[in-house]
Amino acid sequence: MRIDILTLFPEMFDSPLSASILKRAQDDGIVDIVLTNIRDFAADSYRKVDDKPYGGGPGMVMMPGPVFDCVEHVRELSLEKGRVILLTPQGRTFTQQKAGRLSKEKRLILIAGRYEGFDERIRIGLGAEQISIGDYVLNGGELAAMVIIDAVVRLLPGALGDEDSSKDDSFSQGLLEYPQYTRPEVFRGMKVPDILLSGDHKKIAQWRQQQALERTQKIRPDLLKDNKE
Ligand code: 9D3
Repeated sequence: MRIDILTLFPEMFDSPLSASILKRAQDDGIVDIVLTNIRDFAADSYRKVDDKPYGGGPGMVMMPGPVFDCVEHVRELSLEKGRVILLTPQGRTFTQQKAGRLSKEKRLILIAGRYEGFDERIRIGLGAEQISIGDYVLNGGELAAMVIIDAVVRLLPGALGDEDSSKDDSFSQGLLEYPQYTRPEVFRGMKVPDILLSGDHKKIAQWRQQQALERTQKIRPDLLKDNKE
């Protein structure tokens, strides 16, 4: 997969892309992640990419010209057309199901905005889909883009080591995970449940299933309802 990130702050992506699974996936050729600075496509010598909203109102809006020119530039870097995604608070909320669908694409073009939003003609003219990562206010789309990349890349074949599998992730099966314990057997007076030390694998599996269900009921009852889109 190729992922293009169009942003005014490419440096925000440097450390998350340089560590752990995302680094290894890039080193192993599983994903090619390319950063492009939208400001490099500004038309004037002040490198202006935002302007006041027509009709008045607070803040500034991302101008269509630099974003369009930037997309047209990256499109020429690869033959794959790619799906254009705008990170905006107005988008549909990102889910594990969405991550699964995006992981099947050959190319994603993610556009992270700043200011109050994008000129509407960017979304229309590029045929872009909008995605939000949840109902809270961020300072821009960069961290949202990073979240999507993290969730999508770990689903690409070979991105995780063999010991770890994305198949049994929480949410993929619709329940929260059961409680986990490792050594020592007693930590600050708190003991590992006896059942986990019993060696009875059938009983352990039952206990885990029961714990997962109880936990989900208590903390995320919404996951147990069948009215989830
Ligand atoms: C007063 C209207 N605000 C909308 C809620 C303005 C506004 C605030 C913050 C417009 C853009 C932003 C920056 N946020 C994003 O670019 C963003 C975002 C988010 O804030 N929350 C969840 N997902 C996303 S994806 C992009």
